[in-house]
Amino acid sequence: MSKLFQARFATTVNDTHCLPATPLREVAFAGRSNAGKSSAINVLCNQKRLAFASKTPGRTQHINYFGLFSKDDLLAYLVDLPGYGYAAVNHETKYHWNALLSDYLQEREQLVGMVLIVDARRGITDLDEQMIQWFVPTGKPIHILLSKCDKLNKSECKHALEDVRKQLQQYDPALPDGTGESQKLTAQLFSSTKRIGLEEADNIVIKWLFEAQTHEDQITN
Ligand SMILES: Nc1nc2c(ncn2[C@@H]2O[C@H](COP(=O)(O)OP(=O)(O)O)[C@@H](O)[C@H]2O)c(=O)[nH]1
Ligand SMILES: [Mg+2]
Repeated sequence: MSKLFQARFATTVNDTHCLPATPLREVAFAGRSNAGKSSAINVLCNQKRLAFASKTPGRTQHINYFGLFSKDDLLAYLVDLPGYGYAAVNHETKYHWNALLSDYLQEREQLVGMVLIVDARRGITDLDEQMIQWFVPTGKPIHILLSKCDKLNKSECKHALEDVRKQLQQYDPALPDGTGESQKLTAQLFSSTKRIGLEEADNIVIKWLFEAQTHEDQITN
């Protein structure tokens, strides 16, 4: 049974000053509104309505924390970030989300990695790139879930994944030309409805949250 299966809603915040004061690690899920973020969290946690999935875009406007438990012990958090790119919001709201996301991604120490949900049919958009650009300087890993891959055929899936991996290389100059994948910037195909790629995604999140700390962590802790 995955360590993600015992997840419970913990808290919701709308301001970086209100983020939970906790020593526990957290992994954040980011993505455009409607990319399939809440559905991915639900399926990875093996629950139907943990995160609020909706056909109406722009519904998740806050940062939602979900606690991961082992019996009654709280071990870590999954964090559902507000979806971006929803056109029908006013300028002020967009500005607020931008500040919230950039501050959170760049400054949250407990954050150990970002799962970026990207609709496989759309690929990485400008706003997704903005998230990547905010997060890369932290040195923490990014894993992209190319969501809704059930909507593409085999060859389209292959191309979508290749394109994204190529795009990611620009953020990792140390990467050898065209071969292999970066340690820190990875991507995979994913479908919540068809349950494709669950194990691979689960392994990454578990590794970030629960595996031995890096050398840098040991120094700062
Ligand atoms: N076909 C398909 N639809 C999906 C998948 N994941 C999410 N959806 C649908 O996409 C819409 C938005 O999903 P949601 O998880 O609420 O997106 P969020 O706004 O990023 O949290 C909903 O209608 C979901 O049912 C998937 O893997 N395949
Ligand atoms: Mg959502």
